[in-house]
Amino acid sequence: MQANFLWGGAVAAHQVEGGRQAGGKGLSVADVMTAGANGVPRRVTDGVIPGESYPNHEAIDFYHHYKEDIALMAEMGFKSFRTSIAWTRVFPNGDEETPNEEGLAFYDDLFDECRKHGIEPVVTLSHFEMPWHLVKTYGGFRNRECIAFFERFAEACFTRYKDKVTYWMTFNEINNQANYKSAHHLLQDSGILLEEGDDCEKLMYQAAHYELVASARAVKIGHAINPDFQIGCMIAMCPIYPATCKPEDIFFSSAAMQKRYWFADVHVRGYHPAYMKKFYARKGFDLDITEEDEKDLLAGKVDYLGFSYYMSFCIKHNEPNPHFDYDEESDLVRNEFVKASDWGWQIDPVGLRYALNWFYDRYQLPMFIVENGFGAYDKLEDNEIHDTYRIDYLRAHIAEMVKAVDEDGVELLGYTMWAPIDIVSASTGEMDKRYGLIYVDKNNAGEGTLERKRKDSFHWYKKVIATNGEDL
Ligand code: P53
Repeated sequence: MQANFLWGGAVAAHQVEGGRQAGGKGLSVADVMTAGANGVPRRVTDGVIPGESYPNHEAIDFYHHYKEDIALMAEMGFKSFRTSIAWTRVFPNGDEETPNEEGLAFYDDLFDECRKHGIEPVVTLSHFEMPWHLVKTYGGFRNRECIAFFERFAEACFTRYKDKVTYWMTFNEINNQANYKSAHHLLQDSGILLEEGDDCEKLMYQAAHYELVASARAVKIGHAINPDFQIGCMIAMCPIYPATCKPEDIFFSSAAMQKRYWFADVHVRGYHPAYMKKFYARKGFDLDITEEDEKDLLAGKVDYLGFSYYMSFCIKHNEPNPHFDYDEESDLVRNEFVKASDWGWQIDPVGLRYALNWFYDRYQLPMFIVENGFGAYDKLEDNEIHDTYRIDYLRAHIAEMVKAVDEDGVELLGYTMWAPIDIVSASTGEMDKRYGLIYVDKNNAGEGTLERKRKDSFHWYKKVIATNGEDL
């Protein structure tokens, strides 16, 4: 690996910070999601309802513990730390004219703290944290007006942190909503609450287009503020393998990859690919895509491709499906060659090498693995956590990443594992789906002292960074 490789870890504001109302923060979509459980989805309430349990309101109270937490990351030798800026700290409702100074000041302190330890902040603007007010009043990204609100937010952040942050990303995992039947993903990605009579598929394509335009405009604004900015996109990469070598399965896997990754085509190339234009026409989706939008997309291509990698998928062609349309809810099958986590996420280290090669073949753009990690139940034994399963997962994935760089020649800026510290799960709201190298004393019921504790994986990752990935 190159000497300046950005080893580190990643979190998102809503999953760590807490401080729900601190410094004038407004309500975000994450603040109205209740605690789910393994296999039990989170519910969305209409505002904050007394008596309900909202794990993100306190999270791990990073808002008050960040100095201690950054110091622990520095102890592991982190070169980079990825987090997001909670949109609602800066614009509590989302449609204000001017940003909230207290919110901006918090991130000044956080980024200064990183820099003090020689840690490069890597910052996502929108990570499942849309202001709830924009959802309720404007319909989220079903409404074109949200483009301008996002631009204002991006501009405020770029201006304020222009000398503190170089690496940015616009929308986290913008393509989770490729699973357009999932109300959870539509809300997290687009701030959309489904209503009676909605065509969720068409709605998703329209919202995604608006977000892609918002992202492109932000890229242009950012480059004008500081030409040295590196502004990337962020894609959830789960390669979709064919279940067999039956030609229909092979083609279906390729068509499914198009439907999950066309978002990256637009971010990187600056236009909707031909296969998507044909698809919109066939479906009769008369999308609101203006000439101005097309110009904006071309003018705001990303500098690098950030992506998360946790698992791979597998697909089988079901008759009748003459157009090979992809439905993530029904078309995926289990892959008998890989094991899965306790949450059913299929563990596939080679898939990471495959993903790096697939993206690089397609775009020849520098990449950044901005999430990769293992959610698992941890056990305290004599006050220690021997998380060999997490070390095994990370070791196997890092080994494949190193091969992709050293043997295959892909360009990779860095690797921020998910997550350096235990946090609230995005999909289930659990604390006990733990990713951390640092344990946090807090359980699903919200009980615990919030004390931080180094796990075995902490010492292991420290060694990996110190040897630049040589000693796994
Ligand atoms: P949790 C689905 C598939 C891959 C990654 O997820 C995903 C999701 C949606 O949950 O999300 C990302 O916490 C996301 C993070 C999230 C992390 O993966 O559900 O960017 O916010 O915490 C892990 O186990």
